[in-house]
Amino acid sequence: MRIVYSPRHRLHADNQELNAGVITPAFELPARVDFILKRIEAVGLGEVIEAKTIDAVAAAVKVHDAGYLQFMADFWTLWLAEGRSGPTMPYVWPARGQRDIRPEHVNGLMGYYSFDGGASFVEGTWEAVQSAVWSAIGAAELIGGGERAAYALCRPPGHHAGSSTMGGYCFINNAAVAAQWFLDHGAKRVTILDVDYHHGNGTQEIFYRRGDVQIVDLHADTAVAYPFFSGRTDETGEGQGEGFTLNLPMPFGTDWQTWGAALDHACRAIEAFGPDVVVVSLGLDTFEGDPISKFRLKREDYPKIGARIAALGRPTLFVQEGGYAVEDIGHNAVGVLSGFEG
Ligand code: Q9C
Ligand code: ZN
Repeated sequence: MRIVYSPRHRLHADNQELNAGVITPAFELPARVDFILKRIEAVGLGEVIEAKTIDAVAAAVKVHDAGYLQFMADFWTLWLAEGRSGPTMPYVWPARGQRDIRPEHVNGLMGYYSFDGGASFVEGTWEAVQSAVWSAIGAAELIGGGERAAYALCRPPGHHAGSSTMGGYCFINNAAVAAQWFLDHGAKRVTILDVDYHHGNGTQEIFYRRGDVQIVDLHADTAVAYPFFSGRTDETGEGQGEGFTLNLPMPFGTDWQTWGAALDHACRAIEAFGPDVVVVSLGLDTFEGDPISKFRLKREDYPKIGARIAALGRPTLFVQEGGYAVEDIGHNAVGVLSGFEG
């Protein structure tokens, strides 16, 4: 399959994150893409195409709040105007009992438009964020043009980004933008299958009240795992979306036996929905060696994921999400994609 990628992802680098109460260098690194590209070349997976420049805001505003996108576009200018130039992250959020009001100051805006301290800005962040949308749409266009599958090798990732909130290393929800693109180009129903270790809270929020996008999400049980405030089995959608969200949480220590059975369950729900396109939020942080996660999938399990998804027999867009075992991510990502191709 062909791979769409933009070297501009590299502009989002040298940032920090607030993780479990500690500020650390970011886990979500440019080297992740380098290792995946290296493995793509080693196995000859397919042609790597550089994403062409498109209007990322025009594509993203179909699933994101316009004020939120404007905030991200303006952020670095606002930050410089404060006399600041280092990497930053939000630190104060409206919580229960506080008002839903949009502050004017950049420090307040950061909290207003985020849900955690995991989405931190550097000068090039907004450029990189837009380039991830270029990759997602570029890969979607290949499928729109008749290809069976394509891979958007993008970062920063997207599935934690909600309609007006960044967090969890995510700013624009690349998979959601792509799903909407398919609907706007003839698809009647799209499934987003999220196999990242973490619950895709942003994707769920964006489509929660819609019946045209099915959300199926395998993840670590959010009673004990990030992002904590969504991802339970009783979240099934609302209104027109009732019955179109399926959460499959699993305990720490989950290995292929449990995870593979959950994937099979997920795929049967997808078959029942009958989507025109499947968008896979492809996280590799289910790997046993992942530094921030607690599942135990092994390198040899990843091709089995791809093979099961291929058996759905649908046009399939893979969109890169998490995965932080940097030296293994190439084998695991390309394992899924090779398994899909059979
Ligand atoms: N101790 C993605 O995989 N911190 N984002 C987790 C675990 C945030 C992950 C803390 C993890 C965000 C796209
Ligand atoms: Zn993740």
